[in-house]
Amino acid sequence: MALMISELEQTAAEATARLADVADLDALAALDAEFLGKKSALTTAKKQLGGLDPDERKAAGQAVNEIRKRVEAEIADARARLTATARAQQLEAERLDLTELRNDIRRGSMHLVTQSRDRLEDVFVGMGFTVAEGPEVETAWYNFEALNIPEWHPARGSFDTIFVNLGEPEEVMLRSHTSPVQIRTMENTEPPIYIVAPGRTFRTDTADATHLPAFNQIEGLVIDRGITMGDLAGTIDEFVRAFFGGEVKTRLRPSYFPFTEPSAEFDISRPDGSWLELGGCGMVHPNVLRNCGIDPEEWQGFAFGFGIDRLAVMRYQLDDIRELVNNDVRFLRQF
Ligand code: FA5
Repeated sequence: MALMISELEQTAAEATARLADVADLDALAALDAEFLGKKSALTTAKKQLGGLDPDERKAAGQAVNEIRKRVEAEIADARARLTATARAQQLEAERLDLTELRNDIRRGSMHLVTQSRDRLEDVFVGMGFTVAEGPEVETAWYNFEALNIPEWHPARGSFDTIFVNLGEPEEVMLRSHTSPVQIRTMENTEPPIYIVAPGRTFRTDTADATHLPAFNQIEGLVIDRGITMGDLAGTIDEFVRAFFGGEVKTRLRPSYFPFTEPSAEFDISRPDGSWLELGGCGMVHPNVLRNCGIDPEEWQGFAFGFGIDRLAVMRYQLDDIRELVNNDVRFLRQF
């Protein structure tokens, strides 16, 4: 009996030594089977207890149990240690290297046209205007007729309109200017009216240094009592000062639009001294007011329409308007 216990103590000591070196969970499972499994010395000894005297059995049983518990505890410790190591190794192996991405993060920015449009809105809102919007696909009524451009009128040709194949021929189109928003606003709003309407416009124009087929305009419309051409000139001056600062010179040249009378075109000076046409403007034609149910005897107003892309070209001193749509990130990142 004493011999058996001392042999078990030796086995336990061997287990302690080998558990100290165990490399991984598989090796640990093998040790577990070897020292605690069915054919292990500890299990065999337990079976043999039955053949002992009752007195001896009790003492031997306690000794065998105590040794077994110790070995079990040591195996459990080893398992906890190896599990933690294995988990750490797995995490290390699965770690993603994000340093390359992190170094390359650049914040994007608003496109120049969007920046210009936002700034324009701010300037005009500061002057007491509100912002209106209209659809990009229009009917002939809004794009032309209500604006005093009947079907036979030669001015229709000057708008180089892109028609949509819908309804009667030349009845539905991509709007060729933002002036239809004037009509939509006057139809729905009682004067006095002070609005600006920025938005996309479309023409069959071929892209060159100053033209794009899809470009942006900002329309302005003021309807009130006693409005004169002086108010129009003052508003444009004020706007140019706010948008460009003091440097830029402006001039109005007589021009012709069917929806304004008198009409003018509005240029701003380039750094080289030449002039760039920015937009058209004028006093709203009485026919247009009547088309919208407004009495021209009581109400007068002015309207203007500027090219936003051309404003951006001027403000950021670009050589070519096409830079705005080439989407070259080396260009875009500068702003
Ligand atoms: C008009 O579109 C009138 N609706 C403007 C207006 C409104 C006059 C209210 C009177 C009262 P125009 O076709 O000239 O006018 O265009 C106005 C501006 O849009 C031009 O001066 C220019 O700045 C811009 N523009 C016109 N076509 C292009 C284009 N293809 N690419 C870029 N900008 C353009």
